[in-house]
Amino acid sequence: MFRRLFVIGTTFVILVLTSAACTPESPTDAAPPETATVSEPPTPSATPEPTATPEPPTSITILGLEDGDTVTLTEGVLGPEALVTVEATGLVYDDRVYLQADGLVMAMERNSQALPTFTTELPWWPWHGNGDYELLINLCLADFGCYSTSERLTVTVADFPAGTPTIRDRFISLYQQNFDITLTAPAVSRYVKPWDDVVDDTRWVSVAYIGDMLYRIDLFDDGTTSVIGRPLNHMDLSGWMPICRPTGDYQFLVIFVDYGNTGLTQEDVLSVLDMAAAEYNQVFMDLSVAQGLDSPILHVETTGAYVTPPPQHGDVFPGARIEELTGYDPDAFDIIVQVDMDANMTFSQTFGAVGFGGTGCWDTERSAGIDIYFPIRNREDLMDEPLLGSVFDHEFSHCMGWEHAWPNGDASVAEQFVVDWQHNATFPTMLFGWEDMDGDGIVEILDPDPYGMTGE
Ligand SMILES: [Ca+2]
Ligand SMILES: [Ca+2]
Repeated sequence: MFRRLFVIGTTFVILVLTSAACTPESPTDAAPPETATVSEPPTPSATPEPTATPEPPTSITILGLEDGDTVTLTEGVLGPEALVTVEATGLVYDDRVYLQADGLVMAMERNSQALPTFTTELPWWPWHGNGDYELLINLCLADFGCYSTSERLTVTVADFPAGTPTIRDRFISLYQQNFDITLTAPAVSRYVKPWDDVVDDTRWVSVAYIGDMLYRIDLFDDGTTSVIGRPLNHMDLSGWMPICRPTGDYQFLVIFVDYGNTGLTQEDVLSVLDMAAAEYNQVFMDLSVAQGLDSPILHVETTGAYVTPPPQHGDVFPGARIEELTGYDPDAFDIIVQVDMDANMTFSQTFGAVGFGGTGCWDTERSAGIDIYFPIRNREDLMDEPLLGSVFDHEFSHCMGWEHAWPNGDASVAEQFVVDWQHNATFPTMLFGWEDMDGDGIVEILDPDPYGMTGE
């Protein structure tokens, strides 16, 4: 778990190197933006493996608030908000305390001064108006993962001012104003920046996959917004390259390019590819079954290709060369992956990171060619993160629209930060529409009127 948490931090930092061109506000009047997002270095040896479940701190308590209390609201930048005071003992340096309200993370503070008794005041927003809210404190240990504590209490919001928009109301209005769509039950989530040097700021995030478009709205704590529409499974005039709707059956062409310095064979990589695809298909099946479905919402098929020696040192293939080099027509595939078998990570050194992913499901001839890139340095890499954790998880999620500031899982602290490659660390089930938000029993990605959409 810790390894992934560490790696996520690295990822955020690296992202800025190529995502600066993704100017969300002006996709139409600019050159097609660079949609690829670079990823984390495969440095498993740099971080320790957790060996045992840590002991919880001696105590963690919400002060001055009892189960059943009615909370006092104050007016903040985003409207009415409340405060919770938490006191914890037994924390060590950089242990973090998260506050969650009705399933969404609200705020985090870290014990950055290693105080023996750590007291902090955390804000939260009654994001759906008057009613009961379950408050939960989660603890994330600096040298391990996160878990819920026993502090879970229900409080009541009774004096949310009539006529004042809730956070959810704001998103409903923003979808209406920016995209002319009426969603009565939008997905609402909140992302809290985990480290000071992370690029992405804390924000509320809502996304909607509707037809062949992905709509995304960010609402920042200073009240500003960022709004984007991106084409799904087709090329349009927006300037954005296509990404895949997170449902369907997608064909991957995975091209292994052997630099001859890893000690791995063609048979090694192709057999692990099959295993990795099978594992991820099982994850997709399990997540679908958890929603009451008996067939998977998403499924991948892989075709492996092997090229050696590399005809282009330190580069990826342009689309035009893929068929020549592999014998496969790239336009017959939804996602093209290049995995360099290269102990020196030659290509990664040309762009200052390790891997990238961010496009897919083209309905036109590919101008670029590669949707996901990742290197494998040795047998340890092959059996560990690059295929399972990066290609099929992190990078494929980017190819379906996921960004680092999208909360994973159901947007709870537990599902965002309790991380395990085999259980799809970067799969944002709520934001990919793999949950039923409007209460009709159909997950939104399969729902004919998603997010309680009304009207046209
Ligand atoms: Ca639904
Ligand atoms: Ca519906």
